Amino acid sequence: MSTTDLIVQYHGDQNQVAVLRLNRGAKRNALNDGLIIAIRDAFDNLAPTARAAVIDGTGEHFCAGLDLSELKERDAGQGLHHSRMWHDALERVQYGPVPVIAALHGAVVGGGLELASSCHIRVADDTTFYALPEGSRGIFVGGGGAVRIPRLIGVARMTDMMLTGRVYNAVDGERLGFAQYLVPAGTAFDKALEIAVRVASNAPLTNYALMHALPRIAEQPADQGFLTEAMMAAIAQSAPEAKERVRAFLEGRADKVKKS
Ligand code: 1HE
Repeated sequence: MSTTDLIVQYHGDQNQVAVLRLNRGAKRNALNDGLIIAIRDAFDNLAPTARAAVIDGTGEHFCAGLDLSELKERDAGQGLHHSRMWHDALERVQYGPVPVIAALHGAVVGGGLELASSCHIRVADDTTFYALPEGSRGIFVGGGGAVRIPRLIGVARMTDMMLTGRVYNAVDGERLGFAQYLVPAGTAFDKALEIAVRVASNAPLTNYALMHALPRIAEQPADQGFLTEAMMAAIAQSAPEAKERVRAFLEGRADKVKKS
């Protein structure tokens, strides 16, 4: 499906970073069905050169969540399938081909927070704020938020946000775990792009392990997790690229870890 509401461009050497920009600024990048389907399709059709992606939003706000004008008169069955459509699309973000970095600013609310939560790294600027207004609108999260958001901030904080309409600012948001990076106003995209370029330079199997194995290992009982980890480690280290990277370090050709 093609829509001007989602712009996809490529950056970096050999187009290694895909940039997806929500482009409904007049509606605060509210996510209508077309935009959700466009996100799904974009991850299904990334150029083979892409090794990382950035999601950004046009205008002062990252995303105002579900487009409420589409809520109208859905019955229970339609609501179920609508939510499953969001799950399907955001699964492509979380378990798609490349790590995804969200560049957050302004409102990151409702379904916008669900979208951000499906990304692997979140960079927030000083203007960012987080809320789950579903509670006030008489609805519930439906885009995977009940699964992903507690893993970032815990069940108790999410419950409080939805029961009371509590809004977290950018500083508290980073402290609590919504975002891993906090940067000055207007610089989230540049920082996200810089991180994406760095991520794109990793061995693809390491990035695959971090996206697809780590979150599953973290959900497994320890006994199974240790075994899955050992198998993933064996696969990653057997790749020719891993051998070359280790050799480069041992021969003094690779960067050392530097104190930050
Ligand atoms: C929208 C939406 C939207 C803005 N659906 N149209 N999300 C919410 O409940 C958030 C609702 N939005 C807001 O609280 C505010 O719009 C913002 C804090 C994000 C931004 O405020 P502001 O003053 O910059 O903009 P505005 O004047 O409120 O909005 C500009 C336009 O965008 C206006 O339309 P206009 O035709 O009058 O110009 C708004 O109606 C429109 N707009 N947000 C539709 N969300 C899978 S389940 C997920 C569940 C949810 O996400 S529930 C939604 C939660």
